[in-house]
Amino acid sequence: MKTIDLRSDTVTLPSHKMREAISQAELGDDVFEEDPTVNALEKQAAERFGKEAALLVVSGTMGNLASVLVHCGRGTEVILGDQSHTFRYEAGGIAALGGVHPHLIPNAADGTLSLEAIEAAIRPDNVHFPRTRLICLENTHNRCSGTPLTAAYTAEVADLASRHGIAVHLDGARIFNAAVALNVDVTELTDCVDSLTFCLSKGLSSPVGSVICGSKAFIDEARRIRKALGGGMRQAGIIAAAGIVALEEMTERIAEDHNLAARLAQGIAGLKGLTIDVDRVLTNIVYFDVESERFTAEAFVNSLDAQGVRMLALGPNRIRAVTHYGIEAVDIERALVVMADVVQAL
Ligand code: TLP
Repeated sequence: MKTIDLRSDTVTLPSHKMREAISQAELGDDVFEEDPTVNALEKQAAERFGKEAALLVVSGTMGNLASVLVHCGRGTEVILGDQSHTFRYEAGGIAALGGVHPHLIPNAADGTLSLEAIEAAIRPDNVHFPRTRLICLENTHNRCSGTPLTAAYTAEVADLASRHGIAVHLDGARIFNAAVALNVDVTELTDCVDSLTFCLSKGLSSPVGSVICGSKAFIDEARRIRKALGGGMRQAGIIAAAGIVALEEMTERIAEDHNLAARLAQGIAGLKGLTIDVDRVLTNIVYFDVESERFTAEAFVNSLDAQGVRMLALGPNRIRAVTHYGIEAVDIERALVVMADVVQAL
């Protein structure tokens, strides 16, 4: 029986069309900037986001790291949400490899950072303080229920940043999920940021890769940093070929993932022993809690696993399920049946 893997949209496998494109890709040495397929993907990505240039990188982590390193020198500071992926899940790379000091402020439940808190975190010019160089936003916000940040909010942050001469980088790992959920063109969410990273390998189902977009000068610098990080990939057209299919064909179907996430959330709301705020489920990420007196999140996901349904336990009570390409309506119905079984048995 098919395993229903809802741990992450990173588990997506390439479509048939992607495999075909990979097998037929024209290749060259991308460190010499001679891989025609990489060049085509980068051109297409830059155009899609209305930026001057783009750069294919190995992962979202590398995209955020290279971007922060371009914006910030050693000993300077970046303002980050305390729930941000860059702070929580990127192995401390910005500090370890870049000497960049993270200044954390709390994320609200919807993934935003309050403008007052950002303003208060910006350092005055004083020999005691690091210089503030950058504000990072995340859209959709992974740990904040996958909530999309609106264009209006992003513009307010960018305005504030520009008044202080600070740049804005957007971790847009799931930016197409945000655009679909808000029913806007993706450029509305990214026009006012200086740089952004988006992932080919999550909701867009490519096997590998993320893309950084920004000004030509920014991308030239990011290319050097990518090389220093060991990310010069030679015949990377193998990866880029799938990325082109992802950009051309996989962005619109994301609405299906959102509908299935909403259905999953609605089903969970009807199960005893589990609690969920269905109104917070706006994209493809579903968080819910188990009642701790009866069973832990870990026990719950282990029991699901034994019946072929996989989710992630992200705390003593907290569980995350993510819908994605390859998950169909029947899978969500089966997952709900298995969950109902497990809550009764535990
Ligand atoms: N997120 C992964 C895990 O690392 C938690 C997931 O399963 O959600 N930004 C955001 C907002 C992300 O969610 C992720 C991956 C990344 C960056 C990093 O991307 P990769 O995994 O390509 O380095």
